[in-house]
Amino acid sequence: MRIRLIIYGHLWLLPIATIAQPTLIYHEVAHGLSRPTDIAFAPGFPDRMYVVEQGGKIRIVEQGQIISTFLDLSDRLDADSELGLLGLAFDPKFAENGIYYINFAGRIDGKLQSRVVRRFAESPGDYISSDREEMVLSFDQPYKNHNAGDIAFGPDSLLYIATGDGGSANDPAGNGQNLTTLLGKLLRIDVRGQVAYRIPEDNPFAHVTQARPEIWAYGLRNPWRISFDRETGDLWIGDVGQDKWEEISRVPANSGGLNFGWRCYEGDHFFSPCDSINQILPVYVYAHPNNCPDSRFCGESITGGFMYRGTNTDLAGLYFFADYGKNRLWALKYEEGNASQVFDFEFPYVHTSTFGEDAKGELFFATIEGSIFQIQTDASTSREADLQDQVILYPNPATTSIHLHLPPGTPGQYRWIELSGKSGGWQDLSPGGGSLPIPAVPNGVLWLQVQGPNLPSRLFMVEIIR
Ligand SMILES: [Ca+2]
Repeated sequence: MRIRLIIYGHLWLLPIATIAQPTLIYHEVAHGLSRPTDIAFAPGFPDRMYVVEQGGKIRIVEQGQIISTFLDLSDRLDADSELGLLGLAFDPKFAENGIYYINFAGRIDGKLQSRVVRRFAESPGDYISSDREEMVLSFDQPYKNHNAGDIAFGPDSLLYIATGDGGSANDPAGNGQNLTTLLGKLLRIDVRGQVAYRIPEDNPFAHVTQARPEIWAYGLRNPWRISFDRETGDLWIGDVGQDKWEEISRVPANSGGLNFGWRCYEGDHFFSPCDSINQILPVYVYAHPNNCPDSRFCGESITGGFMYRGTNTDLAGLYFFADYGKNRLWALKYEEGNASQVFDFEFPYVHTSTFGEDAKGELFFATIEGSIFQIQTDASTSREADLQDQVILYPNPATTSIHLHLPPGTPGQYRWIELSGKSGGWQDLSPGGGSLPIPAVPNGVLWLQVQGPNLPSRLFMVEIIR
C-alpha cells in the first residue's frame, strides 16, 4: 500500500481515517484512434463512446470497435502544435434534439482562432452527423499553444468552456488576470434557444464594466480537461503549469468569480509579482522532475480526469488524473479542501491525453497513441465478460450464412449494420444461438451486433465473400 499524505496547506485538517489503495485493472476497450483529445458519451446512447481526435474527427466506438466517423473536419483543421479539435459536449437533451457542441482551434480565415460551434445530428441515433453548424463563440489566439478547449454541461444545463492563456510561455500579456479577455478563463454561457448564447444573470461579471460577462472563473494557464462531479456539482480542473508546478483545482458548485492565480501564482507558489490577489489555492500540486523528492509523484503536464462515481465502491469518491509525460495513473481523495490521500498506480504507457465518463459513472482514459482504457478493479471484473467470451461466430469470412453460438440456454437477438451506420431490424435468436442468413450485399464487411436480456451488446465484423 502506498499512501502519500499531503503536507501542503492545512495539515491540521488531515483526517484520521484513511482508505486502502485499490488495485486497478486496465481493460483496453478500443485501439486505433488517432491522437484522442476528448471522450464523451451521448445522453440516451449509453453503450456508444464518442472519441474526439485532434486532427478533426469524432469516431464512434461500440463494444471495442471503431464503428463510424461521426464527424470529419480534418479538411478544415490542421493539428499543428496544440491546435485541432479539442472538445465535445452533448446537449443534455441530445436524445431528443440531436444537438452537440465542439471546440476547436485552428487557422481560420487567415487568423488563429478558437471556436465553439453548435452542431446537429439529423437524428440523435445517427452514426454520421449532418453538416449543419452554427457559430456560438469565437476568439483570437495569439499563439498556437495553450488552447485548453474542453467543454462540458453543468448540472445547471449551462455550457462551461475552458480556455488557455493564449500561449507562448509565462503568459506574456497577463491574460490570466485580465478580465477583459476570454483567454485564461473558465466561461459559462447559456446555449439554449435560437441565439448563439446568452449570459446567465448570475454570472459574476454579468453587469461589470471592464470585464467579459462570459467569465465564470479566471487565473488559468492551460486547463487541460475539466469535469463535473455528478454527485456534488463541483467542477474539477487539471491546470498545466509553467516550469515547476502542476495543479488540480476545484470550483465548488454554484461558485462564480474565483481566481485561480495564474500568472501571479504557479500552483501555490509565487510566479510573477502582482498586486495582492485573492487566490483560490489548488487542491493538489505536484512538482516537475527537476524539483521532485519522490519520482513516483512528479510530472510535467497534467491531464485532468474525473471524480469516480460509478458502481465500484472501492473507487468511490476518488478523483483520477494523470500526467502526459508519466507512465502513472493517480487518484486523490478529497476532504475539506485538500487531497487527504493520493494513490499512485502503475501503468505501462506515457501520454495519457484525456479522460471520459459514461452514463453509469465508469471512467475511461486515452493515450495519444490511440488506445482507450477503462479503469476497473478486481471487484468490477464482471460476469458480463465471461458471458461475452462464450459468444462465438463462425465461419468468418462467410458466404451466405454464419453460425452464432451463444452460452447454453441464453436467448438473444441480432442485427446487421452497414459501415455507413445504416442498420437493419433486430431478429430473435433461439437460446444457444443458430444459423443466421447474411443480407444480400456485395463482397465486403458488415457489422453484426448481438445482445440479449442476459447478454451485453457486442459487435463483430463479418467479412463476406460470395
Ligand atoms: Ca493559443
